[in-house]
Amino acid sequence: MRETTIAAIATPLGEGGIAVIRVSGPKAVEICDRVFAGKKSLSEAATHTLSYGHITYDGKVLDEVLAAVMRAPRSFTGEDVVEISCHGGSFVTRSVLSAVIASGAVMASPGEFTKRAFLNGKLDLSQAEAVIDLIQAESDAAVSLSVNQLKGKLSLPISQHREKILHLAASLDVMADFPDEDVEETPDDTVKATLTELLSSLQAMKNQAEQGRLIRDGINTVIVGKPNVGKSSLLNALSGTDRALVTQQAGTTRDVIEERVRLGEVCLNLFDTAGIRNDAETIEEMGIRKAKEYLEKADLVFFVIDLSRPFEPEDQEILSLIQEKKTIIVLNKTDLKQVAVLPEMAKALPQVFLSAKKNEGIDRLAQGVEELFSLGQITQKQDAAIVNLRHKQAIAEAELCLLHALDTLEAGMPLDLMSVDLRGALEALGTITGQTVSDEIVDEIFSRFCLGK
Ligand SMILES: Nc1nc2c(ncn2[C@@H]2O[C@H](COP(=O)(O)OP(=O)(O)OP(=O)(O)O)[C@@H](O)[C@H]2O)c(=O)[nH]1
Ligand SMILES: [Mg+2]
Repeated sequence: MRETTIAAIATPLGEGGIAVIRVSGPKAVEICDRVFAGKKSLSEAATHTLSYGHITYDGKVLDEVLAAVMRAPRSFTGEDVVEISCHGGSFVTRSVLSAVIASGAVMASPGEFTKRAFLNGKLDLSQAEAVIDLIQAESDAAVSLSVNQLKGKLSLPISQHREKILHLAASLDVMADFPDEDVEETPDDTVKATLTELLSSLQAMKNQAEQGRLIRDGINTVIVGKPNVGKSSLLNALSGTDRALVTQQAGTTRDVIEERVRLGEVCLNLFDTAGIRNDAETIEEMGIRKAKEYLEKADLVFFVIDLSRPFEPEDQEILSLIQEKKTIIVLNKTDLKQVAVLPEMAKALPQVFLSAKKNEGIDRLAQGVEELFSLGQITQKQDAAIVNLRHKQAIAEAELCLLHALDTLEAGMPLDLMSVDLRGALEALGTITGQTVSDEIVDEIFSRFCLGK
């Protein structure tokens, strides 16, 4: 149990219906009682009840409030918690907080409530990270994955894996400790099967990490095409703004323009680029070079083709640039007479017909993106959780250790040599849930939280 009692405003500052001041720690109830005046004192209130009263300080009534008392260990932090709901003006809220601080609480640092919850065993590290993801989620898909993670959908398979490894390590240790005794040996085949099974399920979790990243951070989407095909018009149509300059002149966009938009269930980080052509002047050429650089980092490419113009060698060249990329061919300007004829190679890619200028067919693009990334499948999967980069690295580390163990086995070396590798894998997986993680990493994770969380 931590010694100090911390307090912070848990709701966003500004005007609102109500604001909540959260107080947590061994003296939460006692401190709040110093400023709370109601029919009964808060220390007399039963746990998980609301008490009506006033906050008074220095002989003045500051606000009319409801105070919720939640006693340890049945609270978010696992400590005694009082949540004071007051009127939502920022002046009132601050004065109530000041009164609580003046009565003995200390200001909480960002994420300190959740950190206490972690340290008191109320949630593991991956669940605490889910709390941040949930707060920052910008799409339905991101919300449902964070909620899954908060419910322990990542912690569970990780601890199951750790148990299996622990079991294996224990049986190998027994053999090493009592080489001459008549201990039943774990046969090579069983060890090998266990290792292989563990490896393939870690691989599956790593794949999930990639989709988790796309859902949480957004899909980096680069819009490319010849000049004047309507790339900037598409960015504007998708974002509902006039962010990018649109003119009849070819070569309008010279630098990369970025805009984050929500499309269906996901967010796209859209990059509008300079039209790619061969006879460009110097400045434009720099833009084209940039467009190519962005292409390399893209998760998704919208290759825009102007239906009212023929498919040209430049289109062909762009097509060859994006061969390795997930691509949707955007056939723009459906409102004009259709001239372009796509080569077979382009026909194999998903296509969406639309008019950026008339804002027609944009929803079909959303559908195309969801299909291309099988996003429907992950969000519908009840047990999927967001695997973040930190988790992914830990999984990769564990994988490496297990692969090494498998090598040892296959080389016919003594089984107990694998112990070191198994311990390494255990350690790596433990960092995900927080069992074996260093204080620095814990501090770094919680520092990303907002105040009052
Ligand atoms: N008729 C019609 N015109 C369109 C459509 N989309 C874009 N345009 C027009 O095509 C011209 C070029 O549009 P932009 O969006 O600037 O094209 P761009 O690909 O960004 O061009 P650069 O930046 O020069 O490479 C403008 O005159 C637009 O109004 C469409 O769907 N239908
Ligand atoms: Mg443009």
